[in-house]
Amino acid sequence: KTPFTVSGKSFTAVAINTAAKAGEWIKLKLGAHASLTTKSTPHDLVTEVDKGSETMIRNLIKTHFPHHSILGEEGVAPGAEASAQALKELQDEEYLWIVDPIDGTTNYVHGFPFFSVSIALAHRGEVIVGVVYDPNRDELFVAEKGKGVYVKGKRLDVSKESKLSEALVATGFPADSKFALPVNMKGLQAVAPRARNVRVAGSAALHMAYVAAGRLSGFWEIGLNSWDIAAGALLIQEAGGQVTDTAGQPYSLAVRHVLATNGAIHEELRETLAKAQATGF
Ligand code: 2AM
Ligand code: CA
Ligand code: CA
Ligand code: CA
Repeated sequence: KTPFTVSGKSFTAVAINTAAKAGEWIKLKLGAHASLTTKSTPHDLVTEVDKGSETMIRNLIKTHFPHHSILGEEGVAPGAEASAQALKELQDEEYLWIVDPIDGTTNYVHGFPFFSVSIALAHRGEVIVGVVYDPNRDELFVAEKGKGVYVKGKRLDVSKESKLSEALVATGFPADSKFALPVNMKGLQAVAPRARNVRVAGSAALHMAYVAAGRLSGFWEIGLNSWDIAAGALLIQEAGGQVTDTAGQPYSLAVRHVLATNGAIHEELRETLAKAQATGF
C-alpha cells in the first residue's frame, strides 16, 4: 500500500489522479490525433492531444488548488529562451506545478509505445511530489520528498551496478537542436563502448522513472526543460539515486543538461562525458 493516498485533498492524490486521467485520455486518442503541427522545426511536434492533455491537467489542478501556479510545456512559446524565462518568472512561487502533458510526442505520433505524462509539484523551488505515468504499461510512478518512490504499491530502489561496463544506460536526442545533437553524438560515442549498452527510447521522464526502478542504471540528456526532468528527478532521489547536471552540480529546476544515475556509476559516467567534451558546458 502506498503512503501517498491520504484522505482529503492531498497534493499527491491530486497529482496521481490527474496524471492517470490525462494518461488514459491520451491513450484513448492514440492513432487519432486530430491535427499534427510543428513548432520550431519539422522535428518539434505538437498535436491536439498534447494541448488537450495540458488543458485537462491545468483544469484538474486549478479545481483543487486555485491559488497554485502552473508551468506547462504547451503554455510556453517554443525554444530554450522562452522556457528558461517562464521558469525564472515562476520558480520562487510557493506552489508551482510543472507539467509535461505528453513526454515523448514523437513516439506518440508514430505509435511507438514509450511516452508518459509528467507532473511535479515544487514548493519554493524544491520538488516535493513527482508523478510519471506510462499509460501503455499502466505504470504510475509516484514519489513524495522523504517518503520513497512507488509503482503499483511496490517501493522502488535504483540498480546496484557499480561499473559502467555492467550498466544499461539511456540518453536522448532532441533531433532539431543544432547545439545538443553534436554534443549528444560525442557522448554516445564515448559511453557506448564503455557501458553494457545504451538505449534511446524518446521520453526523458520515462527514462528517469526507469532509473528509479532499477531498469536502467543511468540517463543523461543535453538541452531538456524543467518539465522533462522535475518529476523524474524526485523519483530517482527517492529511490536512492543521484541527479545532477552533466557538470556534476546538484539538481535544481533550472538544470537543462541532466545526469541521473543509481549513484554508483555517477562519477564514471560524468567523467566519460567530460573527457569526450559532451556535457554541453
Ligand atoms: P517532448 O516529447 O515532451 O517534446 C527526447 O529526447 C526528449 O526530448 C523528450 O523528453 C522530448 O520531450 C524532449 N524534446 C523533444 N524535442 C525537444 C526540443 N526541441 N527541445 C528540448 N527537448 C525536446
Ligand atoms: Ca515537445
Ligand atoms: Ca518533454
Ligand atoms: Ca511534451
